[in-house]
Order: sequence, then C-alpha cells, then structure tokens
Amino acid sequence: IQWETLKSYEDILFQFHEGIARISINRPHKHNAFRPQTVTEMIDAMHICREDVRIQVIILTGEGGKAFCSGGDQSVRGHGGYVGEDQVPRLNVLDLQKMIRSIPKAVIASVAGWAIGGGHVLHVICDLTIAAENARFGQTGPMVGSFDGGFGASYLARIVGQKKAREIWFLCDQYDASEALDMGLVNKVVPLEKLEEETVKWCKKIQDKSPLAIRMLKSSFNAELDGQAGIQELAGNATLLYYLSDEAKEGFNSFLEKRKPDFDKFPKFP
Ligand code: 1HA
Repeated sequence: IQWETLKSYEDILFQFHEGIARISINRPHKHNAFRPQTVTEMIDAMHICREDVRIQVIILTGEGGKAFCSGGDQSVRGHGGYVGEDQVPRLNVLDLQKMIRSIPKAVIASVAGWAIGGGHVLHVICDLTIAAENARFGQTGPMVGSFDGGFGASYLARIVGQKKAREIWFLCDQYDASEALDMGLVNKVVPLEKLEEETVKWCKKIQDKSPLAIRMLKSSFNAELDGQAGIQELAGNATLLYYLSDEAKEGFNSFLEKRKPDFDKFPKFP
C-alpha cells in the first residue's frame, strides 16, 4: 500500500490512503513505548482524523513488526507521571484513550508483537483488533509500579469478563495471539506478513457501510458503558440527525425570517 504522509512528526508516522488514516508509533528501539511527546503527537493526529472528512477509518499500529506498543516509556517516569522536555509530569495517554473512544469513526488496532502495559490498554480501547501471530498481550502495572483503573480495568473486564481481567492485572502474565482470540480480546489472527493487508481489508468493509450507521453504532455501544458522557455522544448524534430534518430547519428559518415557526405540517408519529 502506498501510504501518503499527512503530517510529519518526531515519534509517530501519520499517513493516508483511500479514506484510511494510519497512525503508527515509531520508536521501535523501545518497543514503541510512548513518552509525553509521542502521546501529544498522537492526540494531534487523532484530532486531524476527527476533522478531516476524507478520513473514514483509522488504523493504530507500531513500526518494526516486533511491538505494537510497550506502554509508557519507563526511562522518563518521574515524580507524578511521565516527564517531557518541559519537565512537567504527565499521564496524557488518558486523554488519547478518550479520543479513540469518542471519535465517530472506527479505530482498528493492528498489533504485531508486544501490546503491553499502557500499550495493551490502547489496543483494548480501539473498536477492533487485528493481531499478527507474533502478538503478545499483557499488563505489567503491578510489576513496575503502575495501574490503569479506568478503561484499562473496567472496559477490559467488559471484554474478557471479570475473572479474566483480574487475572490479567493481578498476575501480569503474557498471552499469545490464539489465547487472546479465545478470550475475545482480538477479532482476528493472521500471519505477520498478512497483517496490514488484513487490517486494510477490514477497513474497506467498514468503508462500504453507511457512515451514519457506523457512527450511531459506535456511540450506542459506548452509551451503555460511559454514563453521562456516553449519553452525550449518542444524543449529539441524535441532534445531528435532527438538524438534517425540515422540522429543525423550520425552527431556525422562522427565527431568521422573524416570524412564528409553523410546525403544524410535520407529522406526529405514533
Ligand atoms: O500503567 C500506565 C498508566 C496508568 C495510568 C495512567 C497512565 C499510564 C501510562 C502508562 C502506563 C504504563 O504503560 S505502565 C507499563 C509500562 N510498560 C512496561 O512495564 C513494559 C516494559 N517492557 C517490558 O516488559 C519488555 O520490554 C517486553 C516484555 C515488552 C519485551 O521484552 P523483550 O522482548 O525482552 O525486550 P526488551 O529487551 O525488554 O526491550 C527492548 C528494548 O526496549 C530495551 O532497551 P535496551 O535495553 O535494548 O536499550 C528496553 O529497555 C526497551 N523498552 C521496552 N519497553 C520499554 C522500554 N523502554 C522504556 N519503556 C518501556 N515501556
């Protein structure tokens, strides 16, 4: 696939091809561990993905074939978080998690090699995960002095069940691709050399579907789990649909024309 660069960054690649955006962590020497700057760049790219109407589906992946992402870069961990050049400790990956969850487009994790720690949580949050046979999954927090009790715990438990999620976090074991498939943690396992092809195939199947239906479904799946924030997303989509109607247009047209709105002509469905 001929990926075209959308924007250049230091820690990530951000590319585009036929409606698909590809965000790839490019720190293979650290198994694609993220530092604050990596996350800032990913947030910027996700923001572009949200705004750019050409982008229908997003692939999240890592360079090198040996790791998707190994979580926070432990070499920049300081007092209170991961420390960047400004010396401020940050846990900004939590903002990225929320963006992946709420962007009204499908996000697919394409996992080769390690998906570990905060890197594992990133794939968990994606709508779908395609894994290569060499993929390895696990949480390490309780070994390295960390934990993610947010989506990393509760959403993981929704996917694999409470017992399995507690096992994953309490024991910090590693799981191979077929174990991940068995527990519903990934959607499909393919040979490493087929990973990109298969991921793009899944993207194209989604691209052939009604974008509004996909958008409504994503926010509907979220709404059940995300409380007021989830309902806000779903309700926002209801507003979007309402704005497309003649009934809503009569409302603002009457205001602009300084007359009383005439809603009589609109049906009162049973
Ligand atoms: O929990 C959170 C958060 C919670 C709440 C809010 C925000 C959070 C943000 C982040 C996180 C976390 O991510 S905590 C978990 C952090 N990650 C880890 O504990 C995984 C650390 N890495 C490993 O356990 C292993 O590297 C590995 C099982 C993934 C692979 O092992 P392997 O194949 O033996 O490779 P290894 O030799 O260990 O790694 C290759 C190189 O990559 C090493 O560098 P080198 O010695 O060659 O110079 C290694 O140090 C480096 N590397 C790997 N992972 C990381 C890393 N360097 C920094 N940070 C890493 N995470």
